[in-house]
Amino acid sequence: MMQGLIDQFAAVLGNQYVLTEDQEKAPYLTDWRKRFTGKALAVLLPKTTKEVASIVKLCASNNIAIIPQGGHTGFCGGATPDNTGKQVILNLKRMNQIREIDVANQTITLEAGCILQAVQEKVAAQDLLFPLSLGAEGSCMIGGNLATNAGGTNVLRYGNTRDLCLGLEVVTAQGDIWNGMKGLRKDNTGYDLRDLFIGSEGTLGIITAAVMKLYPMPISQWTTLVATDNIAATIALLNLFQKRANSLLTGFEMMTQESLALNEKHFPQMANPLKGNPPFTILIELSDHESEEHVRQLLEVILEEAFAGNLISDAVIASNLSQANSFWHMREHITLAQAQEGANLKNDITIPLSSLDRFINETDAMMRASFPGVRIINFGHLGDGNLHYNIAAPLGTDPKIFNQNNEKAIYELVYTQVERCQGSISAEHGIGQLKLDDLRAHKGVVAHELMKTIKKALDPQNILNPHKVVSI
Ligand code: FAD
Ligand code: 2HG
Ligand code: ZN
Repeated sequence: MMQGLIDQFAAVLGNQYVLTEDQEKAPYLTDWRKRFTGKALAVLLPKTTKEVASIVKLCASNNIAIIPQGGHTGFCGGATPDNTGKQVILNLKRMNQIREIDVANQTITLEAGCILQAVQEKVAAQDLLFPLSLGAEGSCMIGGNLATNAGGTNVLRYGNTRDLCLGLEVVTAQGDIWNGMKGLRKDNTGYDLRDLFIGSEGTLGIITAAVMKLYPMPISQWTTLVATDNIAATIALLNLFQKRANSLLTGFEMMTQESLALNEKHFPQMANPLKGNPPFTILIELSDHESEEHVRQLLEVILEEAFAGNLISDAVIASNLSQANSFWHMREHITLAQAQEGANLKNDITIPLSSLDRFINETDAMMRASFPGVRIINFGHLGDGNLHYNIAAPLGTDPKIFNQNNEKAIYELVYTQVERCQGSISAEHGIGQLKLDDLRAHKGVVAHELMKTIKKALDPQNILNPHKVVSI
């Protein structure tokens, strides 16, 4: 039966786009963190929305589960199949056409397999900005960004991927094509289907194309690193920038001493330019549409006020683009430094800004008391209240064994604290298979039941990414 089905896939896609040999399938079976590995009947590489629809119909009539996949950079194992070898991976990388850039409407219409960085570069050539930006932008894809509602470093000013999306094209679990490709900023016609599919991590439909917002490219960007002693001062600094710079503030990222020490261990060329390893290093970016002079002066005035108010103890303003890039590289390499160091426990959480100080002080103290020697690699998009509160094993211990023995207790500690502060256990990375049980435990019974009702209504056969996000 399986060979017959593979032949039918090949009849739709062409032989070379149905991968069945172990060697060809291998690159699609393990996630970026190497935390999840699965098996697949085949890896399917469609080129058109119609092909996707035909494949879904074939899978539905044969009761075969489909794992949608983009760049496979997600952190929660959402794009990795299970171990049965009966699921198929539907990787959308061949669907990488930009259908239209509409300058007057400030939108781009594009297919799900477009690589994020390629999109940024394409619109930049027309002096336009696609503001979604994250460390994986060289390999993650728009479909994956939409399916995970990715965040990144520009959320403070432009919002999450959800906020950047105006229209979607989706293949449903029945193999129908929903054309919701309107580039409208207002459309109150009943239930918002677009927002239902965004962030659903491939469990409700397969996103094949989208209409996304564009913005005018700023004339000038200024980037600075500043040192702060504590989170209370850091929040006061953020509020000062919000008050003085308002919408010109496009980045406000935090890195602790411990996370930058790990960075420097693995990437010595990325030493912190601030003197004396401050407790907190904050990367701030302002983007301006007036002039370079205007934004530089504004930055200097705000920094003077911050020094005068004892909010910061040191500051380095990037003097050119390459120095600004080096600040960003330092920030983005923390994830890579952690990967080099070995297995770690990721916590992608949001806390209301007014509770961040309490959360970090209390949780740090509890963590160090309960797990002596543990390294708290805490960094993130502080302007959004989003911490990557990652935990690394004490030096000299085997990270895999440490994680095995302590993972449950560490997550329980962090999530209890998150609940106490009315935060979220997943800020931007999603749920996938990693946090399936955590979602059930923390979403609230009514919300969780509603999510299951939606899943059952849209995918009653449970063939789209089963046992990810919610199990039915
Ligand atoms: P994949 O990993 O392939 O898939 C992710 C999920 O979406 C899976 O559940 C999959 O089934 C589903 N999916 C994929 N494509 C489709 C589709 N077309 N239709 C329906 N479902 C689909 N994330 C952030 O939010 N912010 C960050 O700052 C950030 N930084 C990162 C830095 C690094 C170095 C790395 C490795 C990852 C980072 N991520 C970040 C996580 C990741 O890059 C994002 O989640 C990204 O949006 C995933 O895109 P992808 O194409 O790789 O999706
Ligand atoms: C980032 O902000 C990413 O750099 C990765 O979301 C976070 O490594 C992490 O935990
Ligand atoms: Zn992040």
